[in-house]
Amino acid sequence: MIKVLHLSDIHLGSGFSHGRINPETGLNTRLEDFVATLGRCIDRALSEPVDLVLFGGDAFPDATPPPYIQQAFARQFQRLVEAKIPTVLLVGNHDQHSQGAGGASLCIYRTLGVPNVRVGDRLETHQIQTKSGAVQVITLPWLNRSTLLTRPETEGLSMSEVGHLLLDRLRLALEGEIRKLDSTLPTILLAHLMADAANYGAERFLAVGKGFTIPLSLLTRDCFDYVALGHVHRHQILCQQPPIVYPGSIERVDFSEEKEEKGYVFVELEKGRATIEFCPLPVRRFCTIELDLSEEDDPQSALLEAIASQTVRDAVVRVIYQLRPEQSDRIDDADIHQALSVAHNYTIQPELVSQLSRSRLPELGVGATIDPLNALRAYLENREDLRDLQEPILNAAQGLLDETDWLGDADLNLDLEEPLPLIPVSTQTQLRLL
Ligand SMILES: [Mn+2]
Repeated sequence: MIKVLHLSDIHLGSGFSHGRINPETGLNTRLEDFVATLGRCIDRALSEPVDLVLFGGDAFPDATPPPYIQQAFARQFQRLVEAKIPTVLLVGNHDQHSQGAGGASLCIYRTLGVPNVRVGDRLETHQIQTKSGAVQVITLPWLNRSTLLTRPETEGLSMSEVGHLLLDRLRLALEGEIRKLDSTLPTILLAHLMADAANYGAERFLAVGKGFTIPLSLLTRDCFDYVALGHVHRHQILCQQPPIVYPGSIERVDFSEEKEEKGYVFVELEKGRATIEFCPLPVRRFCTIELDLSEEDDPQSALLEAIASQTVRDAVVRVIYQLRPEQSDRIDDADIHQALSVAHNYTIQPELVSQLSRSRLPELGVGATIDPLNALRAYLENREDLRDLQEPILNAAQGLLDETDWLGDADLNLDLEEPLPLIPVSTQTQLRLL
């Protein structure tokens, strides 16, 4: 029985906008969160202890992280080196420099010859001796067009044609690796890819280049006892036999992961059998408070109540509310900031809904015909703040309209010494534009 810890998508150094500077360390608190969570994964690997750690790719947000972030990553994995636990670091799309042409951030570990650390930056099979026996791991890093194809082969082809060609090559190359396998040893495929059955999350927006989707049928092979995936941030099990698993990201990278449980996968493996267990990690909560205040008589209280109904303490909070422009002086920012001050970090996004009045009044829409007085009435009914003035305004408008009629019937040879009644013609125009 070989014990494996499979984690993925660390993205160390991302999400800084959700944190703040820790005055004691000078570091962004989200970096500290990510490092602490990574530390918990390594803690488990050491306390078990596991026979093998698999990292499914995307160590950092990009291939050139600042040195202090690289060091934070290295410091955690060094603990595995110290404990002599074999580790495979797979290269994800975020780890590749210039679509792979510039190497990968993780390759430095191979160059340095760090004992027991292998870097999966190409399709190949690693035979690894663990304290519980040998295991073979096929590494399949993030594919891009330069991985398996040469430039002349792809010249003039569309993206989808390149995709098909790449899949054909991959099928062949993977078959080549499979034929070389030792059929007596437990076998793992460790791959950073978008499987066509996966539910997408933030990785769709984080990806630098457009990637390729790999059909699940390519992965559901009898020769694999476990398929360890990386790339998709939402934990999911795509297949039970063999288990094909995305552990997901270890921390919430952005708000799209607010509702997702974060964790890693613990695997017990032998030839022909693998049992898997998803192990949740206690990561910082994200909390969206979204509400429409445009119909509220007391928007301030409604907003404070909504905040009070959520556990915002220590969470990354975003408050989004809709408000009519004339209500804006009924929101006291200081009170809202006070209510959110226990949050780890928060943003407030007020959205003004002046446009909303128009859509709520289809009778005032383009192409609709309505007489000016009814248009004015519809407008006034939508303006709470003008409620007291509704009657006087309507009466005044009626007066103006009566004068229009009078003007229309009047002799045009007016005595221009007399001031004209207040631009009655444009009254109509203006009302139509409301
Ligand atoms: Mn990825």
